[in-house]
Amino acid sequence: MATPLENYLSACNGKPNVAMTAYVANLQQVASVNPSIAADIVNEIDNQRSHLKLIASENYSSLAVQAAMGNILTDKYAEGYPEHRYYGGCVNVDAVESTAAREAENLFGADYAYVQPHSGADTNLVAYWAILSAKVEAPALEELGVKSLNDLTAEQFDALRKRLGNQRLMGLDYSCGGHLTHGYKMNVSARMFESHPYGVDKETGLLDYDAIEKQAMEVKPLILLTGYSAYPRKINFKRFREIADKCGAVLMVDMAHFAGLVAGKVFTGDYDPVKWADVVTTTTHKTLRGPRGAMILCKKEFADYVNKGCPTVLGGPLPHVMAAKALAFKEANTKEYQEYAHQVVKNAQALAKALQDLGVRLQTDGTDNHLMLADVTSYGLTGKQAEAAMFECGVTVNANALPYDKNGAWWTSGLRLGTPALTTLGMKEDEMKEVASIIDFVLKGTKPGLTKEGKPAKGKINLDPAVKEAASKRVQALLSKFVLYPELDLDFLKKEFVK
Ligand code: DSN
Repeated sequence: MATPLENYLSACNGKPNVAMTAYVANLQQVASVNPSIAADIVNEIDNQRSHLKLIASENYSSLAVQAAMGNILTDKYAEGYPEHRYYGGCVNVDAVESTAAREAENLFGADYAYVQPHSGADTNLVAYWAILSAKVEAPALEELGVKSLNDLTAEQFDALRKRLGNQRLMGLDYSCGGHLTHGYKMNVSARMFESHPYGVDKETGLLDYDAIEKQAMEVKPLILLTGYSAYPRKINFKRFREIADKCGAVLMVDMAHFAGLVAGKVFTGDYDPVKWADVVTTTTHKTLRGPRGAMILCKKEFADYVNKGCPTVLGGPLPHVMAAKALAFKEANTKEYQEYAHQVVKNAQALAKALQDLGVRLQTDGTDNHLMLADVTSYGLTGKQAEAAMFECGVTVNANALPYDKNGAWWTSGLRLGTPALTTLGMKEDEMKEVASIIDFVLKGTKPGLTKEGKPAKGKINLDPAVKEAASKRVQALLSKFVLYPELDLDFLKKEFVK
């Protein structure tokens, strides 16, 4: 029996396309071990191709970025950093990591890049410990006249641990759009640090820099942290720098959500975190459109401490993912990418305006980044219900709490909507009007489901089947004009790998 690759090569009239050849060959190898995993991969292409992806933190990486991750680099241990490893034979990983780091420095104009972290959560942990090491541990060792932790007595080490555990962090409150790792009680960050979150203004929903300054002068945090998961406005990092200098804090920025807008030169000057912060963390897979992973950019002063990500927090890096990061940073350092980044914001603003024209209330009345927070309570729904209704019609979004949300962090009153992925597909302002209209149509056609006792149930929906059918058709009509990875012949992949 012919293999999938043979079938493809004989069906392509002597003109194999690189992407299809690579995908078919890879899937064939995967299927030879476990066909169900190959089927899952093909089904995921199908799923992502047949849904409008409005998740603000997701995107579509290039096929080159994906290809860089599937190879032998995954087999190499490389704890340490280039030319300073705990394992032999790291010459090629050194080259990969150094290339990725230099590409990142070049792209963002950073003094130093550390590209090993695997995710946004662990990159923040590495950054926290780099700052603690630089600002608390190193001075303590110097006071005691020793060079290393190993030179401390048990009592001295115990005293140092207490000192490290006694520091203050001031980040944006989780309920106001901050991230779990910015000092939320359920996260290790609030157990490691004494956490003093700041909020947004109750009336406007905006960061109030004067109020933050006042709080910072009272709290005197070791780390003043800004950045967000769900805040629809740009941040004035110059102002944050002034506050940090005034209260004596290290300024850290988590730009995971908007790194692509910094790379793409949408956020410049006072709004460029790399220029103003001591330490900047980011994931690489959101607006930046690289592989799932993370990194740290920092000023020279912190480079040696950041390099100690392993052994402080991390184990072995993922060399195959660092290879993919190197490609993504190079892709982002182009005119095309800058145009993409600007279009992401234009699309977000067009979507916001269209929703507002339909009567939807948006947190802060709009957006100047890639995301917005829509209040769905005017439709009589919770965020969770709205999320479920949208998914049934082929639109992927996530429920999100609005600041000071009466429905709490689980059910929520809002939807977080983002444009990075749809912009990668090539959609523009006109398509955003259609997306807004579909959202409004679906939510108007959805009622809360009922409990057995006939009371409205926060987690259930009653979606009008006619609305579902019509909305799904509109979603598919839109997507048919903007096909994800058009190089990939999905019907062929399904026929060969989804039995
Ligand atoms: N999960 C990411 C987001 O959606 O914002 C952050 O962790």
